[in-house]
Amino acid sequence: MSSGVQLSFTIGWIAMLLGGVLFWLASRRLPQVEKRHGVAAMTIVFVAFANYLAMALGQGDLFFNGRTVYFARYTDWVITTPILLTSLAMFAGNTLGRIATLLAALIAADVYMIVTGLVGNLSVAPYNYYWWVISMVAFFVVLGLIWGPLRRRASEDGQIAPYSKLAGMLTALWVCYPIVWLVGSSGAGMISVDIESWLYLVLDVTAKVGFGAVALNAARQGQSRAH
Ligand code: RET
Repeated sequence: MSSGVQLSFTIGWIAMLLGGVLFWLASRRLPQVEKRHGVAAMTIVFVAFANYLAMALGQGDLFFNGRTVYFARYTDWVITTPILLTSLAMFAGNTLGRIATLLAALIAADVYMIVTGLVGNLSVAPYNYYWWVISMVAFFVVLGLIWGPLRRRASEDGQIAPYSKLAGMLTALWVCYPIVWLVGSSGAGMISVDIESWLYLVLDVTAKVGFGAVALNAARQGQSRAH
């Protein structure tokens, strides 16, 4: 592992740990009915902390089909992205029960997206690109559900202002992942593994700590209600 990649992993686990402390402090100021937002945000960063630590210790990668695959990114994403979607969904319905079917579909498409992305990373060209396309289809299903039915529920039953803000932030960040994947070592290899690691780091910290901070702030302002 190059020293740049190593450093990005070290910064990764430290940033996630700091995010955890930040969310713990912020959660104490949340009204009881909104604590669920704090639980979600903390779970996300502690899962990421463990995966970044594993990568920093050299336990998060394997050598397969002639290249290094950082599988710990996927074990992170497959757990944290469903929780991120659940955080967003908590602004779409007064209770999660009312949007349970939608949320289940959303999480199913999301897990499918991450798992097929991993299969692609384990594949040699041109099969990696086939899996990228399959994963992208699932990604469009995720975006379609967020901006279609879930957004409608947010305007009928939930809190449309924080929902729209978080959905916009989520979309802007999430679309960068398949691009990095495509130009990085899992795809065309147009950027170095160092640059790839730094890009994923910036995305992961923003999509987890940044997103969580915005969500908790919205929850504190009582813009989301749980009954
Ligand atoms: C992959 C594989 C190629 C195609 C697509 C992908 C999408 C990944 C996404 C990841 C999001 C991760 C987040 C992590 C932490 O907070 C798997 C790269 C579509 C959207 C938000």
